[in-house]
Amino acid sequence: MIRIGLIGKPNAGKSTLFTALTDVPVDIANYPFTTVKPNLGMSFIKVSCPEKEIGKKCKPREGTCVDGIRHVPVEIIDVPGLIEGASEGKGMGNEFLDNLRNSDALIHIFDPLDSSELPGVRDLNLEELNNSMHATENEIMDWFSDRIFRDWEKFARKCDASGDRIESSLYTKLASFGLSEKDIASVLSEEFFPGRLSLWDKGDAKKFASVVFKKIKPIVRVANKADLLSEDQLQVMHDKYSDITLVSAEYELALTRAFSSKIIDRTETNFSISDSATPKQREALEKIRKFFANRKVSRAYDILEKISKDWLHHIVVFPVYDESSWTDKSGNVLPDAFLMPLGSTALDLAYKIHTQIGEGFIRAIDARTHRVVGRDHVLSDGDIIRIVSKS
Ligand SMILES: Nc1nc2c(ncn2[C@@H]2O[C@H](COP(=O)(O)OP(=O)(O)OP(=O)(O)O)[C@@H](O)[C@H]2O)c(=O)[nH]1
Ligand SMILES: [Mg+2]
Repeated sequence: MIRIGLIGKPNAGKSTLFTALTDVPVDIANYPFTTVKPNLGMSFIKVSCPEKEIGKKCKPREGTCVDGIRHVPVEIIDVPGLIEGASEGKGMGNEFLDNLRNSDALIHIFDPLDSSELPGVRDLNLEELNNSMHATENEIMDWFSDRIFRDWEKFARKCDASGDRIESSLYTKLASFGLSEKDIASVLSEEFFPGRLSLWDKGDAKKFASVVFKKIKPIVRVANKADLLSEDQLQVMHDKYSDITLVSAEYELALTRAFSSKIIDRTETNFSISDSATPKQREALEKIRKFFANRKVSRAYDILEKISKDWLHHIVVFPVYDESSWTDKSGNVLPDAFLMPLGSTALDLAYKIHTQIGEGFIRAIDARTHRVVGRDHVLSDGDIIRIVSKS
């Protein structure tokens, strides 16, 4: 399952976004360091379900499917606010970042109007904003490079003496960060690193950390509290930072709550408002609808989809047991939807279902075309695949 961590300065709106995405109520307040312990919750990525093609309703083992849109579960982690100097113990320090070790991507949330250090100044100051964004991301790099460099000397000496390849030595050291040996090899090929681990210094560890976050654990920037920005400020953010997504966690949360209490019938902006809504509620909901109609702002779920598709390059694959009825052994239609990295093969899918299915792999069958394919067959987005295995 994909794991996504929320990071950012105190008060940026991490917990608000977390609750909007997961429906898990946590502490939200207008003062720094409200969150003192990490929160864990489930959200989902929306993908198109092929149930219509077979003309039968699917029965997901995990998540749900609404109107042909499959909700594939993803894990979201909310952590305390991070400030400059956290690696030296400032604020809440950065030990809590260990909870994000094996996340696949991080969402960096910030309040674009809060970047000024001057109290009371709520203007968009792009220079301050840039500095502030870099400072937060630097803390992440420091945390990760500190973890890499911890007990380095002894480790490096032992690895160099063993004659093992650098990537396999680093793999053992960094296993809990969810990096594969292949990932590490690709990071090492990206920049120059000393050929012997005992020659690495702290700068090399930091460079390694930065390439890991660029290549394997992307940090996706999200500007929150867009509801407080003027149209001109929204335009500036949109023009200057094409890679930054503008959202409003507060409005997202309002819609999640209105949906939970049945005041609206869906959280998509084409929601209908129930007759039981008070005039005040109706007015607030229409304001939110209008806000989200602005093409410069995005919906929170779009961030998750973007991470899966554009940053992690994941595809969705539906494994089935029976290639004719698209069911599992018990007759459930399209029971699973797996998010897998682009380039995954039929054998990778077999292993993802179960190690034994992978080990006993015989062949795979494309359930749409009924074509038999081999272990190295590269899967495509939306594939429905049967794995034939000895076990
Ligand atoms: N206007 C507006 N306010 C927001 C938005 N998101 C969060 N807030 C407010 O900002 C304050 C901080 O929100 P939190 O979600 O607690 O922030 P946090 O990043 O989790 O803060 P820490 O746990 O202290 O690090 C609260 O008063 C929220 O109501 C938003 O999109 N718009
Ligand atoms: Mg919080």
